[in-house]
Amino acid sequence: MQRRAFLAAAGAGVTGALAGCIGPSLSSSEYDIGMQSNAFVPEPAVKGNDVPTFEASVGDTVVWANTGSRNHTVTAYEDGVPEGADYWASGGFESEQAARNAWENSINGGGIVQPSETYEHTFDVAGDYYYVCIPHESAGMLGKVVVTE
Ligand SMILES: [Cu+2]
Repeated sequence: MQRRAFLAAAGAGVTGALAGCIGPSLSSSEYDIGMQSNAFVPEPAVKGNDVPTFEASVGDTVVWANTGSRNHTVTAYEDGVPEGADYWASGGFESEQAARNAWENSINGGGIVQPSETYEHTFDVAGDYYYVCIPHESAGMLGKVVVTE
Protein backbone atom coordinates (compact mmCIF):
# COMPACT_ATOMS: atom_id res chain seq x y z
CA MET A 1 0.00 0.00 0.00
CA GLN A 2 2.73 2.37 0.94
CA ARG A 3 4.52 1.77 -2.33
CA ARG A 4 1.38 2.48 -4.36
CA ALA A 5 0.98 5.80 -2.66
CA PHE A 6 4.58 6.60 -3.49
CA LEU A 7 4.08 5.72 -7.14
CA ALA A 8 1.03 7.92 -7.34
CA ALA A 9 3.08 10.77 -5.93
CA ALA A 10 5.84 10.11 -8.44
CA GLY A 11 3.28 10.21 -11.22
CA ALA A 12 2.15 13.61 -10.09
CA GLY A 13 5.77 14.73 -10.23
CA VAL A 14 6.04 13.66 -13.84
CA THR A 15 3.13 15.82 -14.82
CA GLY A 16 4.94 18.76 -13.32
CA ALA A 17 8.14 17.87 -15.12
CA LEU A 18 6.36 17.60 -18.44
CA ALA A 19 4.93 21.03 -17.87
CA GLY A 20 8.31 22.60 -18.28
CA CYS A 21 11.20 21.18 -16.26
CA ILE A 22 12.60 18.83 -18.89
CA GLY A 23 15.55 20.22 -20.77
CA PRO A 24 15.15 21.22 -24.40
CA SER A 25 16.91 18.06 -25.58
CA LEU A 26 14.27 15.71 -24.12
CA SER A 27 10.64 15.76 -25.06
CA SER A 28 8.18 13.17 -23.79
CA SER A 29 7.80 11.73 -27.28
CA GLU A 30 11.45 10.72 -27.24
CA TYR A 31 11.32 8.16 -24.44
CA ASP A 32 9.12 5.47 -22.93
CA ILE A 33 10.18 5.39 -19.30
CA GLY A 34 11.26 8.39 -17.28
CA MET A 35 13.48 8.44 -14.19
CA GLN A 36 12.58 10.68 -11.28
CA SER A 37 14.60 11.06 -8.09
CA ASN A 38 13.78 7.61 -6.68
CA ALA A 39 11.59 5.90 -9.24
CA PHE A 40 11.15 4.71 -12.78
CA VAL A 41 8.03 6.23 -14.24
CA PRO A 42 6.70 4.15 -17.11
CA GLU A 43 3.95 5.36 -19.34
CA PRO A 44 1.55 3.75 -19.30
CA ALA A 45 1.84 1.97 -15.99
CA VAL A 46 -0.09 -1.27 -15.66
CA LYS A 47 -2.57 -0.89 -12.86
CA GLY A 48 -2.38 -3.37 -10.02
CA ASN A 49 1.34 -4.04 -10.30
CA ASP A 50 3.62 -3.36 -7.37
CA VAL A 51 6.51 -2.56 -9.69
CA PRO A 52 6.24 0.09 -12.41
CA THR A 53 5.60 -1.97 -15.52
CA PHE A 54 5.99 -1.13 -19.17
CA GLU A 55 4.49 -3.28 -21.93
CA ALA A 56 6.39 -3.86 -25.16
CA SER A 57 6.35 -6.21 -28.12
CA VAL A 58 9.16 -8.43 -29.35
CA GLY A 59 11.52 -6.29 -31.42
CA ASP A 60 10.59 -3.06 -29.68
CA THR A 61 13.32 -0.70 -28.56
CA VAL A 62 12.44 0.74 -25.17
CA VAL A 63 13.97 4.10 -24.30
CA TRP A 64 14.64 5.25 -20.75
CA ALA A 65 15.30 8.91 -20.09
CA ASN A 66 16.72 10.46 -16.98
CA THR A 67 14.06 13.09 -16.49
CA GLY A 68 15.28 13.90 -12.99
CA SER A 69 18.36 15.60 -11.63
CA ARG A 70 20.23 12.66 -10.07
CA ASN A 71 22.38 9.98 -11.67
CA HIS A 72 20.64 6.65 -12.28
CA THR A 73 21.36 3.25 -13.79
CA VAL A 74 19.10 0.85 -15.69
CA THR A 75 20.41 -2.55 -14.64
CA ALA A 76 18.74 -5.89 -15.31
CA TYR A 77 18.58 -8.38 -12.48
CA GLU A 78 20.53 -11.45 -13.52
CA ASP A 79 17.62 -13.70 -12.51
CA GLY A 80 15.11 -11.24 -13.98
CA VAL A 81 15.95 -12.01 -17.60
CA PRO A 82 13.89 -14.70 -19.35
CA GLU A 83 15.56 -17.82 -20.69
CA GLY A 84 17.19 -17.24 -24.05
CA ALA A 85 17.51 -13.47 -23.64
CA ASP A 86 20.80 -11.65 -23.28
CA TYR A 87 21.73 -9.83 -20.11
CA TRP A 88 21.32 -6.05 -20.48
CA ALA A 89 22.28 -2.97 -18.50
CA SER A 90 23.17 0.66 -19.07
CA GLY A 91 26.91 0.77 -19.63
CA GLY A 92 26.69 -2.46 -21.62
CA PHE A 93 27.88 -4.76 -18.84
CA GLU A 94 27.73 -8.51 -19.34
CA SER A 95 26.40 -9.41 -15.92
CA GLU A 96 24.68 -7.89 -12.90
CA GLN A 97 27.86 -8.41 -10.90
CA ALA A 98 29.92 -6.52 -13.49
CA ALA A 99 27.38 -3.68 -13.45
CA ARG A 100 27.42 -3.46 -9.65
CA ASN A 101 31.20 -3.61 -9.57
CA ALA A 102 31.40 -0.82 -12.16
CA TRP A 103 29.01 1.36 -10.19
CA GLU A 104 30.90 0.85 -6.94
CA ASN A 105 34.28 1.50 -8.51
CA SER A 106 33.31 4.07 -11.18
CA ILE A 107 34.51 1.82 -13.99
CA ASN A 108 33.57 2.92 -17.52
CA GLY A 109 31.23 5.57 -16.16
CA GLY A 110 29.62 3.08 -13.81
CA GLY A 111 26.69 2.57 -16.14
CA ILE A 112 25.33 5.94 -15.14
CA VAL A 113 22.58 7.57 -17.18
CA GLN A 114 23.05 11.24 -16.39
CA PRO A 115 20.24 13.81 -16.22
CA SER A 116 18.82 14.46 -19.70
CA GLU A 117 20.57 11.37 -21.09
CA THR A 118 18.82 8.31 -22.45
CA TYR A 119 19.47 4.57 -22.51
CA GLU A 120 17.77 2.16 -24.86
CA HIS A 121 17.46 -1.59 -25.18
CA THR A 122 15.82 -3.73 -27.83
CA PHE A 123 13.89 -6.74 -26.53
CA ASP A 124 14.09 -9.72 -28.88
CA VAL A 125 12.73 -12.41 -26.56
CA ALA A 126 9.26 -12.47 -25.01
CA GLY A 127 8.96 -12.60 -21.24
CA ASP A 128 9.14 -10.61 -18.03
CA TYR A 129 12.21 -8.48 -17.37
CA TYR A 130 13.05 -7.02 -13.97
CA TYR A 131 15.56 -4.23 -13.51
CA VAL A 132 16.84 -1.82 -10.91
CA CYS A 133 18.63 1.48 -10.49
CA ILE A 134 21.66 0.41 -8.46
CA PRO A 135 22.16 3.62 -6.40
CA HIS A 136 18.47 3.81 -5.52
CA GLU A 137 17.71 0.13 -5.05
CA SER A 138 17.12 0.55 -1.33
CA ALA A 139 14.60 3.29 -2.11
CA GLY A 140 12.67 0.80 -4.25
CA MET A 141 13.68 2.13 -7.65
CA LEU A 142 12.73 -1.00 -9.56
CA GLY A 143 11.00 -1.60 -12.84
CA LYS A 144 9.58 -4.32 -15.03
CA VAL A 145 9.17 -4.68 -18.78
CA VAL A 146 6.68 -7.23 -20.08
CA VAL A 147 7.49 -8.25 -23.64
CA THR A 148 4.90 -10.15 -25.66
CA GLU A 149 4.95 -11.65 -29.15
CU1 LIG B 1 18.16 5.93 -9.48
